[in-house]
Amino acid sequence: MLVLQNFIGGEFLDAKVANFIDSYNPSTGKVYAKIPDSTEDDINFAVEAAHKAFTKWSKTHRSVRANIMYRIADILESRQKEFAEAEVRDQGKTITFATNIDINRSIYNFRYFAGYLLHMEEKASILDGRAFNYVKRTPSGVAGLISPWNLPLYLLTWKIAPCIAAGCACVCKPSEFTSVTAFMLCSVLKEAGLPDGVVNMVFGTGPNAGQALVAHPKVRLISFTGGTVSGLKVNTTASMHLKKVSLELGGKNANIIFEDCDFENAVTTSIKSSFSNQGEICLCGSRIFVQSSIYQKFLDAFVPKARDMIVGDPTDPQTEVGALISKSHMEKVLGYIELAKQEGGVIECGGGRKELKGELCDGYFVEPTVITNLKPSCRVAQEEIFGPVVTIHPFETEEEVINLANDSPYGLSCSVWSQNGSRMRRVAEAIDVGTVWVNCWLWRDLSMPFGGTKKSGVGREGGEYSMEFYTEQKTVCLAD
Ligand code: TXE
Repeated sequence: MLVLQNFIGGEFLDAKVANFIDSYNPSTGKVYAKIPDSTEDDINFAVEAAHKAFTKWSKTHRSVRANIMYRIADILESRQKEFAEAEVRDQGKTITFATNIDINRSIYNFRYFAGYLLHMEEKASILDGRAFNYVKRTPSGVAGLISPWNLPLYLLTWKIAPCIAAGCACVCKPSEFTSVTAFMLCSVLKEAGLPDGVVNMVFGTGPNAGQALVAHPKVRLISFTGGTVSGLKVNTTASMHLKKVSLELGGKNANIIFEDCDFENAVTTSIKSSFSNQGEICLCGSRIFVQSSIYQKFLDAFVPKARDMIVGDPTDPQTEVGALISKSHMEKVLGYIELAKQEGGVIECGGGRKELKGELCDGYFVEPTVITNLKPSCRVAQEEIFGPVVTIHPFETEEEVINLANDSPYGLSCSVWSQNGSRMRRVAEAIDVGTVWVNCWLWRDLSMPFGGTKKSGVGREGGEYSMEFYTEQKTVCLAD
């Protein structure tokens, strides 16, 4: 049995109280690791270690910081297979997705922000020929980084990389469902020569370790990715201390398919945007709107592809859909499929748990499920399911579909499929979300702002936006 330890001040330590949380392999339903159920005492200790390290790290030359980050990326890359396999065991995702997306992007997160750091420039200006103004940027302090279970290492490193690039130190609280690759990362950080205490890892639950981190007075900023309900609690606690907060929350994203689209590409990519990572990505397009003239043609092409997806052993490179994160999450997803039936939905394919044999018989597998005949305003089409379930709805006009897409409490992302240039721009600009993909999905330039509107979050991260978050800017005005 794998037993994790916290990583504080460069040392692997047991939690102060020896309680553990069971961590399950989602594809077998069996416990395979024990996670420390850390408490406020562990958080306090880690924040002190981060605080101590911050004094020196914040003044370390940026080329030194960047070199260490490049080394972290190189070591991660040399252990890519091992990390991908660990992510599969811990999360239930497929080995193909873990290798190509999760671990690849984790490596790139460090390389991107190391490069960014070396090329940062500050603003300066002359005021009416009388005074010289410039911006002095300083790292904000100790950050609390709280990450979810759907893209464990990918989203954790999306926070750690800009944080340490900016010269901040941090205490991380990964999801209690998926802590293993975060634990493995600690040895990489050590080997790369990151000074002790710059990154600390405290494992445990949201209400215990997570809340203590958010409430700690010496933690100046919080970057959180997770569900909207938890995000609201985090925001409430953080606001009591006027902390800087970045919240990346849920999504219920529209995928809009116009009759003038590149049909093949729209169908193939929509399969990916619906079912990649078992639909457990906040950016998945779970509400598909198809123009009436091609509605039936779309269903005829999309449903068989969804039905034929290979659901099963996530370690097999052929597998396309792995296991959901937990039994309770699987039950939640299946509950939404039942609700869809009550709301008058027609199950075009899937609709249940995927029964597998042998070791996988207790795994949390759900068939890719396509539902039609639902009103876009019903609960199944409005609430975040976060599983391999999509609803498909016909629409007539551009104006109508813009209203339908915007009729959501969330505002994370949207996909639009059309080959009409002015329509692409018109629709993209009218949708109230943080990211719009036109004729593609999940393409990310890390220099672009990333975040959501409405219940999808607060703030933007990426390139200069992350640097703004992790630093304070002071204006210095020099007159003769
Ligand atoms: O995540 P939580 P949950 C959505 C998805 C899912 C729902 C709930 O719809 O079904 O959220 O998922 C920590 N103070 N997303 O409940 O609880 C927690 O320990 C401090 C969308 O499993 O939000 C973990 O580290 N921390 C999403 C992290 O928050 C707290 C990804 C996320 O867990 C806390 C995952 C608290 N009070 C789920 N409560 C996305 N945006 O990508 C929890 N945590």
